[in-house]
Amino acid sequence: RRIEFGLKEALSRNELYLLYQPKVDLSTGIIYGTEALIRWKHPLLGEVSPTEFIPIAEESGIIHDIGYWVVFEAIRQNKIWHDAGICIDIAVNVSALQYEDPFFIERIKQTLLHHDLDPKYLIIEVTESVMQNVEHSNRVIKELHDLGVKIAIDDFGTGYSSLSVLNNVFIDIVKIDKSFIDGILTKENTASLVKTIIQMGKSLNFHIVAEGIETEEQAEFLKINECSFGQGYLFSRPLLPTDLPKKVT
Ligand code: G
Ligand code: G
Ligand code: MN
Ligand code: NA
Repeated sequence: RRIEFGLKEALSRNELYLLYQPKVDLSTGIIYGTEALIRWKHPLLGEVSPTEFIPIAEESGIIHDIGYWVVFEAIRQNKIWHDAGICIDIAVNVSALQYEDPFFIERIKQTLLHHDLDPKYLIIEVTESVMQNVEHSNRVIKELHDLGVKIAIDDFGTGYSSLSVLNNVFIDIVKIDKSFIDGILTKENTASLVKTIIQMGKSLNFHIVAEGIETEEQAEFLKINECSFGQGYLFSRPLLPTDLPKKVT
């Protein structure tokens, strides 16, 4: 599949769009936010997964344009919900390359101002790989924090530096990777590990979000073990923006 052909044009041809997956408070089931997830409907190939095209976008450098579009579109949509009385937060995935961009912070700031959205409603999700350049990443995280934006560590536990990543006072949220949630009911080790991450999060003042919850039993386990927030097909698949209000009310 030669998807590199067309990715450059995908933006201008409006082939990219965002779905929004709800995040819920596990104790009440209330939706308090969403995560924006990019989708590409290729005119000939149909839906192409971001796991396929994001790496290509990164190699070609087009990730910067795509990334700014995602930030703009997600903030725009979240503001529409706010204006409709749905005051939820919005999380955006950011790749390591965007993080290196010297204009990244300023563009986020300008986009928030443009749409008149309070920065506290925006969450930037970064993976542990972003944190490899410790000095740089700490500076960017501090600048995002000063702007009032929140920072989440995505796919927590799958990288090589999980613990040192948590040694940053400006990180607000830790998302436990789905691969761990998958094992909480079947693997004793995994269950202990997840419980420990939740307790560690509590003592370090992080919000912990469990990702990829698919069953009631998993949700129950997490609730009993004091995990506050969750996301997964059990609650909702990623939604078109028009479908979200029906879920919230
Ligand atoms: O939604 P889905 O499970 O198909 O996402 C697959 C992967 O693509 C996930 O790792 C997710 O973080 C990533 N992804 C989704 N949307 C974006 C985006 O806007 N930017 C970046 N960099 N990655 C994204
Ligand atoms: O890497 P990141 O965590 O940003 O990617 C989240 C991805 O996981 C999205 O592509 C989303 O579509 C997918 N996802 C979300 N919830 C579930 C779930 O319950 N089960 C499965 N299999 N995938 C999920
Ligand atoms: Mn994510
Ligand atoms: Na994740």
